[in-house]
Amino acid sequence: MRTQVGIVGAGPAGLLLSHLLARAGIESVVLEARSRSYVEQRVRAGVLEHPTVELLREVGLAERLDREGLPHEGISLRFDGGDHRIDFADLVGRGITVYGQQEVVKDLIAARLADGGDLRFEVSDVTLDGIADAPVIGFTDAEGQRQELHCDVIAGCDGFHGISRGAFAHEVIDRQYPFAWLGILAKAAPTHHELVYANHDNGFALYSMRSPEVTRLYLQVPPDTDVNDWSDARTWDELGTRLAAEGFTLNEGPVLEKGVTGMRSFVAEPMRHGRLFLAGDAAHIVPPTGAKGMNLAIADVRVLAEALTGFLQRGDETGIDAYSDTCLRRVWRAEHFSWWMTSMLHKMPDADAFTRRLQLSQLRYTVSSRAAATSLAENYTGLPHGAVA
Ligand code: RFL
Ligand code: PHB
Repeated sequence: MRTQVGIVGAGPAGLLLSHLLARAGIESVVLEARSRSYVEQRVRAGVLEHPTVELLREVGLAERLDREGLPHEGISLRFDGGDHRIDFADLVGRGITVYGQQEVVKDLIAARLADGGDLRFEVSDVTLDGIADAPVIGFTDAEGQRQELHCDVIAGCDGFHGISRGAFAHEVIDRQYPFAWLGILAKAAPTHHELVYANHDNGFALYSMRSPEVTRLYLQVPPDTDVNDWSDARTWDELGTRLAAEGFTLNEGPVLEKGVTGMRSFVAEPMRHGRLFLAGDAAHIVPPTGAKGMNLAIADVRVLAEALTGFLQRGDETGIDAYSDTCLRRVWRAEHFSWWMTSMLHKMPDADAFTRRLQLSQLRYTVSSRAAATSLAENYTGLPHGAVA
């Protein structure tokens, strides 16, 4: 088999890359380890930055997003018994949209298939060879047949636990956090129209949503937490305590899903070796506090699609040579923002009085200074694509 771009992974990065390339007249094949229904059901991110939404509109992927996505013009920071709104619309003139990652994935798969796109699910034993100049992807297809896919370039979009990153030597720059998030998805109507980030003496809590019927909630827990230790009753009780504020009530309802996610910052540099390009979680991850992971994956593949178009259609290597540096600028801005939000909002185990006072001072400054609030709003709603200093 032959194609121009062999894409490993059908998450937001791989699928959107395939879509953008097809619009430019470039062929690709997407190889995914899981089944279609698995990737369409996987509950993950929920916040789309303004530039992400604009891009999805520009490339014809926003019909359902514009109908079902929930536009938000701010968030609340809750601490020290008070609730403080950061008004994005007023501060930076744009907002975010709440729309589940799995909905983005469903829309992308439908668009690729309607367009005759080649997506192979349930492949296994993927190998990458010839990445210096003549790439070949080996894989076993869903029927158990061993296959070889020859391509001009490979896009490693296989997420944090994929195999692409391991195909070349790179530097890893990372940080582990001494806590995790317990997340639940509940069939309960949201009682508040925006996200709430709470810094409480018991630990961080986040109030989010997916639709007018479904609430998404998170609690800071120790990293080794067993999800079975958190009954629904205990989870609701703790959420009620940490999110409490005057006039705020939490609607409870059946818990549809519950899971524990570790927190880590991680960057692999560079993001390219020869004809292999990493994009999205395959190259970098952020703690979820800044809601940046999926947005970064999307920003990467926008740069990559343009660079590959120049290379494959005109033999112009400028874009592919700049790819890693261009992406890493935005990646490091998002790494900093996510680390900053994480440090400001979580209870640091073993924090001394000095650390705690600094945290409270940072929170008070962020909600009372227009300059500080604007910085949060600018980063949260997303810096324009391609313009990160
Ligand atoms: P993905 O989505 O992990 O997709 C990679 C795909 O590659 C497949 N794969 C392989 N396929 C073939 N062969 C192999 N050897 C393979 N190995 C892996 C996998 O099955 C998978 O389908 O990476 P991608 O496309 O880079 O997208 C990244 C995002 O998924 C991720 O950054 C976000 O989910 C992070 N994230 C959030 N991001 C946001 O922008 N906003 C949020 O509000 C947000 N909240 C979150 C999050 C992630 C969370 N978890 C569970 C990690 C909240 C949570 C709880
Ligand atoms: C979510 O709705 O899943 C979500 C929202 C904001 C975050 C992280 C996750 O910072």
